[in-house]
Amino acid sequence: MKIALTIAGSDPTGGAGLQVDLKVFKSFDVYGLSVPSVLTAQNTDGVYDIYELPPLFFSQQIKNLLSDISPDAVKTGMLYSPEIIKITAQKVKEYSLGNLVVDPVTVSSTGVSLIKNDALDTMKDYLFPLAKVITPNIYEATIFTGINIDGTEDMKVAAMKLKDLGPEAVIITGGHLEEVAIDLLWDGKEFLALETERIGGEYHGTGCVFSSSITACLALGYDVRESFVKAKDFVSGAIKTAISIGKGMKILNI
Ligand code: PXL
Repeated sequence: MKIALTIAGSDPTGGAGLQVDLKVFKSFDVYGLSVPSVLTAQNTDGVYDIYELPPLFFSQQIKNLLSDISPDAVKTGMLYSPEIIKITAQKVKEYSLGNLVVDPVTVSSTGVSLIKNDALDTMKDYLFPLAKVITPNIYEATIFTGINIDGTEDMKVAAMKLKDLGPEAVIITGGHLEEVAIDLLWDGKEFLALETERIGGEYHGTGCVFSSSITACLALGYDVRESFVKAKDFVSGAIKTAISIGKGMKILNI
């Protein structure tokens, strides 16, 4: 059985973070490993507190896990601080981890910051160059490039600029043009834009589900393009059947 690892924050609702990543891995029949980077106190209404694990303990979790098990693909989600990002990058190198998907989580669907300000540059400098693919949404692509994205042409320019930071490929999610939702892949050779019907409303955890789907597909041996197509399909299906489990945002049906 193929194995995928998520290094991400804990979301007790199970709608985002490492909990949803594990569920996605299972949906693709991939065995899931998880290392929490931070814990959050949240419900479907929002994120109320963040507890950063002591860096040394975070590092011990990865060391003990990877000295025993070799995952076929790895995903990073909410890493939050420069220290946690640097340790993650160092472990990726130490254990020669391939198929690394970096989801540069910056803000929750309810607008709470999930990364410290001084960690943005660390993410760019330490982690992006090690990634097979990075999966920023439009907002994150704007933060990391300074480009104001309004339409597919801007997405292309931002994707090229992000690729120059070192990842093998870039997928920008969440573009929209009237009635369609557009996600865009740039692998340095060709663009691939995938369009789906735009579904109204806000859903918790969409970015996590997308990036963990890509990770599962890479673990299964698909290339980035194939993984992108399969992930988009999986996310669209899970959005269409989203469920309301609390008083706040809907959660994808996984
Ligand atoms: O969806 C981004 C995200 C990632 N990771 C954790 C989160 C959230 C959003 O709330 O809580 C742990």
